[in-house]
Amino acid sequence: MSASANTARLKEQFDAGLETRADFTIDQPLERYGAVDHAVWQQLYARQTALLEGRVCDEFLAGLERIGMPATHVPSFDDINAKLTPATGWRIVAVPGLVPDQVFFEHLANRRFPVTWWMRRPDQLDYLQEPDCFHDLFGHVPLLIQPIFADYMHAYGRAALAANDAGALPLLARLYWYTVEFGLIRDAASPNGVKIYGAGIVSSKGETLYSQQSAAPNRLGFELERVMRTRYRIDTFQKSYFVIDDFEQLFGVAQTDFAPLLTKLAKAPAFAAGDVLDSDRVITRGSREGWQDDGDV
Ligand code: HBI
Ligand code: FE
Repeated sequence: MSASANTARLKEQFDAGLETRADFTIDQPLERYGAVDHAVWQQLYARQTALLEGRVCDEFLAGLERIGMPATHVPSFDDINAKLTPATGWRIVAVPGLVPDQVFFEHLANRRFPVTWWMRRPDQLDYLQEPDCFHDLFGHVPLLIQPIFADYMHAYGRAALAANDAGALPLLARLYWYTVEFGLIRDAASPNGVKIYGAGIVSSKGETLYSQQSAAPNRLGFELERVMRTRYRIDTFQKSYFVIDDFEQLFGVAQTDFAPLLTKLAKAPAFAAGDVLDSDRVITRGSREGWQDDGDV
């Protein structure tokens, strides 16, 4: 979201009388959800749970089940925390929307996941650029009840805080993007040898189908330095997805001493989102159909 749109959103929250604390958290304003919000949740929840069957990794479905998210209405964050916190020590906190990087990482480093309180409108079921409550809750929270992923996110938050201080944020932002948001995981029995786990995919009908089944994108074996050097797309489906073998691989990433790596990569040129390198472990090479030439972030 642009700075001005963010400012407009914050002003809207202010005018709505929601008091935002210094860490950008608010109390979830349950009384502000209307019938339309609950209907949008219900529709998205039904659509995605049906679509994810056989496409999403088992750990996600097991997490969704354990948390017991309601199908018919926007969940109470307190109810989610009653399941989540005893399991992994994570808790969700309500926020007005995108929060500054430093604030976001401080939350992660303390096992708090910021969740946007408001729901998208009915005309935004298929796409909206900024995270809403459905993306943040349905997309991110099921894996936070899985200990290995929970530890990865915590380690990520600490590493990103340090990287932000060192002016190396883009390297860590790419890691978040290609794992937490758009990660795929190996599964030999599935189309193109992959299932999905990233929150940006599991909360999107279009990208659920595209990331696993389309011939257009590259699917490349996950390699930490490769990922940290790769630009990405924020306004189209990804040109490349990186595929982890299993969640233990992310746990290994979480053990990395990032400081020397950031120094080493500081002067390394970045790769375009669609590049395929000789050194890549190629699972599928994309047909590049429908790709836009410019616009990598
Ligand atoms: N704020 N609420 C919220 N959610 C995010 O995913 C988020 C954010 N602020 C910053 C941020 N993400 C990025 O810096 C990371 O994606 C790297
Ligand atoms: Fe997200």
